[in-house]
Amino acid sequence: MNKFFTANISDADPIISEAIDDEVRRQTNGLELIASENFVSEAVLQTMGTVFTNKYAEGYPRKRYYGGCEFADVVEDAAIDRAKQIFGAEHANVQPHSGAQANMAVLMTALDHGDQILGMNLSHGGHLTHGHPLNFSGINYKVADYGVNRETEQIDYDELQRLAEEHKPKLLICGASAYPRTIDFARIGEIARSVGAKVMADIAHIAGLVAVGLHPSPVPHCEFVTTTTHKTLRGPRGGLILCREEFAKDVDRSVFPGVQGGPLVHIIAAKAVSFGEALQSDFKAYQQQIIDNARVLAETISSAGLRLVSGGTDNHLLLVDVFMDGKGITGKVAEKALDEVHITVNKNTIPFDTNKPFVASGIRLGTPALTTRGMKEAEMKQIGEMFAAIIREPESEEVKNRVRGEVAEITAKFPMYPTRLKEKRNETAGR
Ligand code: DSN
Repeated sequence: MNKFFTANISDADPIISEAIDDEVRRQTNGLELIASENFVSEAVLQTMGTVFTNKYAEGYPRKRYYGGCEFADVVEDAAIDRAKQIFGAEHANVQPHSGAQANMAVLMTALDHGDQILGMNLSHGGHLTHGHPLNFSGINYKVADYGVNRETEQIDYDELQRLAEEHKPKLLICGASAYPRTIDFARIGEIARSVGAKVMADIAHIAGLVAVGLHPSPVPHCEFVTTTTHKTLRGPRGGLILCREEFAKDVDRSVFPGVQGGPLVHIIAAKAVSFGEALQSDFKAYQQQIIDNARVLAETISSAGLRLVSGGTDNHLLLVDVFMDGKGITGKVAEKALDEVHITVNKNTIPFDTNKPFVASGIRLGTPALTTRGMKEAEMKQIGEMFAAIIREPESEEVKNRVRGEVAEITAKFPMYPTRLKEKRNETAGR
């Protein structure tokens, strides 16, 4: 046998092999609270590591620029059909490599260079690709932005209507990456129609909730819906576009050859597997538990005296104001202190933040990953209390040692990826 096809990774590349083992242990032995992360099933993980990575399949099923695509077609057809079924969409494009590329393709479809867009401000919970000046969306299009009300810290739909009338955007962009409240897609659709705009809803964060009806769907109200596949939807890292049939050809052309070349067939296969999981009856209970867990985490943190942006959460995430007008600590300091006790989070700006994004006043927390591990309300309460203890005393070694011990106890009760965990170096990795 040609040894090229039989070598295993630990023999072929000890450095990368060890980094993979260390990452398995880091994910297993820590508490993952980054709102945009999740843990895929072993089936999804296996599918990503298949020979479909070898295949070029430029084009779409039955209209390819390469031979040998019959099985790539099976995979892409399955992913498309399942995506349409999950979201009740007329058309799905499963090729975008990421959420950013899905958004880029929609902007290319809906706009000409220099056209006006209206998107949610990044520091109010929006996303880079919704018009940030350093992103393609802000570089190629004329941008106006909307945000949240200073008092309620929730989207001000009347103000959005006013801004839409003032700027007359060709495309209104909604959806968010750090917004803990329900988004009123029906109202946004009405606003857009009143000024002759189309709407792109980026549901990357809430796609899993939308899939099972636990967040209102944008599909009936928005011409274009984009999402990543790896957040609440719990699939492989990637993007997805849903649209009405009338835009299908243009969207497909914008993805390929517009912004991408060959599709990642192994990732599309893994998307299909994860979409199949999302169509199972237990996926709704999983999404409900994500929401229940976020609510308990929010209540615990709030009861401990920390301020939540908008006062709480309706979805999978919460935004904690750890800076509290200078009375607390910065998001940067908080993120580092939590990292030291193996609680993984990200610093995040809060609306009207006085700190720069790399320092930030907030910490964003989300429950999808820990819910996948099987954690429920009791663990969320304990984790919320640990979180508050670290924010109150980020320098205390005594508190850190106690929390590290609790993290080790909780994570040991919720094992994951057993076949990938190499026990022998558990103690040396320290996590
Ligand atoms: N970076 C993602 C997030 O963390 O929300 C959005 O692209």
